[in-house]
Parts: sequence; structure tokens; C-alpha cells
Amino acid sequence: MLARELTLTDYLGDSAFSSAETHTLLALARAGARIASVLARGKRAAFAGHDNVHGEHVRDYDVIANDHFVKELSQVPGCAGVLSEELAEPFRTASHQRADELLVFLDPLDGSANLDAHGLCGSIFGIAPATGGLTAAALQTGQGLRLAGYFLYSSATLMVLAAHERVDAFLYDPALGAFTLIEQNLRCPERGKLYAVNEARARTWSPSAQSWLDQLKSQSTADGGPRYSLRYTGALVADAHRVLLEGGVFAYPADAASPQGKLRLQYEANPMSFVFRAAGGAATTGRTSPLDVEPPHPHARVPLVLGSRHEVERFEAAERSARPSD
Ligand code: FDP
Repeated sequence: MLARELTLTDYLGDSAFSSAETHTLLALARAGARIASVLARGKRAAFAGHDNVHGEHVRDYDVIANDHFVKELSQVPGCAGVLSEELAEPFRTASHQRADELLVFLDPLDGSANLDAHGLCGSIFGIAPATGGLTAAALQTGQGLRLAGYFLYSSATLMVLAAHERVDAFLYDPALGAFTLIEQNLRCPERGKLYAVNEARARTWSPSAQSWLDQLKSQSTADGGPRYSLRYTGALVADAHRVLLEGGVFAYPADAASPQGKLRLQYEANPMSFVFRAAGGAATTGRTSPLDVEPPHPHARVPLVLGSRHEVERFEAAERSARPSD
């Protein structure tokens, strides 16, 4: 426990964040708090009446969450725009260019299918320079990210922030109307005993990905490693957060339904990979870090495996051994 409660505003004031970064993070936090309050009072999700750019049914809460983020970010002078899962094109929030302008990569409501049953969900963000204009900036690799993190809407509302090669967690206190620092310098364990996958799809993964999973499952404590347990909520934020704290691995490899992978590079895979890298964990597409993938378009998808170094490196080794010519 910390000796005194440090709010997000105090934290940002004390650290080496630019004015544009500080105001962008505070805007994201205001939106995250509003979304948490909407969800806490909410009925089950309903179809919003249209599909998004990925051809998926949009739920009413997806639209509400996107609107809250866009409204808050539109008031930040240093925020040039938003690339959101819910918007086909990058959205320009400011009419003038400044040298320090930022682009926010945003999944406004990750795991929103869970809201059909009041389940777990989150929001994911990455923040990068908007150099060269929004269209070009939306196509930069994840190596351009300066900050990234997520909100988890659960029994409590958390904001996890990766910045300056460390990861800190803030808890929303509705009485205070502020996020307060609760955990500092989170480190992902070197290995763990959780795996989070949609196992029903595993039969349509590549043979190497299947054999990696079989090895995890068949490992016994006699091998010197842990016996693994499956924990999967269907919300990337919730599953990855647990892996970050307890160790293990989240995997959504390519499968028959999603041959390029399911998760979106710019606003799901990259921000989460940035968080795991800062926490000493790892992330891969099976071939490379998602952060090194050149996006063919702003809404591109990738296979994603992230978590403890041990399990992620084993996945990479399995994929490598299936490519003898590499
Ligand atoms: P959702 O479609 O509900 O938004 O973002 C995609 C995502 O959820 C992730 O949060 C989650 O990890 C994954 O899809 C779940 O996919 P499956 O239902 O195919 O397991």
C-alpha cells in the first residue's frame, strides 16, 4: 500500500510527460471514468443498427464509448486525431497543426460482445506523434508509440499506463472522481501457469501453433514447470491483464475464420505489446514483434501472442521450427 494517494493528475505533473501527452491522458481518463459509470448503470448491450469497418455488428455501448473518447479528445489542443475501431477513417480533432501533435489509436470498447451478458470489457489506447499528417501517422509501426495502456471495466475500474519503460496501475475512485495510483512498476513474471486462448478454434490453427498448445497442456510439474490452467474471458484487456499480473500467455493465432489473425494491429496488438514490453514480458505475431509490422492499412489484423517471455519464446520457437528455410 502506498503512504498517500497519488492521483493521475499528480502523477503526470511529477513525471516527464509533455503537455500534449498529459492533457491527452487526462482526457482519456475522463472518458474511461464516464464509460465505467455508463456500464455500471447499463442494461444488456443491444445492436446499434450498423456494422463497423470490420463487418462486425456494432453494439450501442461501442458507439457510446467511442463518442465519449472522441468528445474528450476533441478538446485537447495537442491531440490531432483518433484512429478508432469504430471509425473507418482517422478522425481529425484539431484544425491546426502543432509540432507536438499526437494521434491516439483507440479500441473504445474491447470485448464488447461480453456486454450481451454484463461481462468484462475494456478500452485500449496507444499514443504516437501525428507527424506527416493523420493519414500517414495512422500507418506508422508500433515502434512510433510513446505511451500506451488500457482501461479494465470490472469489479473496479482500472487504468494501466505504460510510459517511459514502466507500467503503473490506477484505480478509479468514484467518490474522489479521480484515478489514484495503486500499483507501481508492474512486472510480468518470467513464466506463468495461465493460458488464455479460444480453445474451440485451436483445431484450425497452424500445426505448429497446435503443437505449442499441446506441449503447454501436457507439461507436468515433474518437468520442472507449472501445470497450466485455461482462463479465457473473451475480452483481450481482461485476459491480458491477468496474464500481466500472474504470468502465462494470451494467444489469438491465425485460424480458419481469421487467416490474418483476428486482433487489430494498430489499436489492439500494438498498444498491448507496448505494455508487455515495458513490463518485461513479450509479444509476437509468431514471426516478429507486432511493433515491427508495417500496417498495410489502418485497420489491419495480426496474429497475437503475448505474455511471459518463457511462453511467448516457446511459441516463436515452434513457429520457427515449422519454417526450416528461414
Ligand atoms: P470482441 O470481438 O468482443 O471485441 O477485439 C476483439 C475481441 O473481442 C477481443 O477482445 C477478444 O480477445 C477476442 O475478440 C475474442 O474473440 P473470440 O470471441 O473469437 O474468442
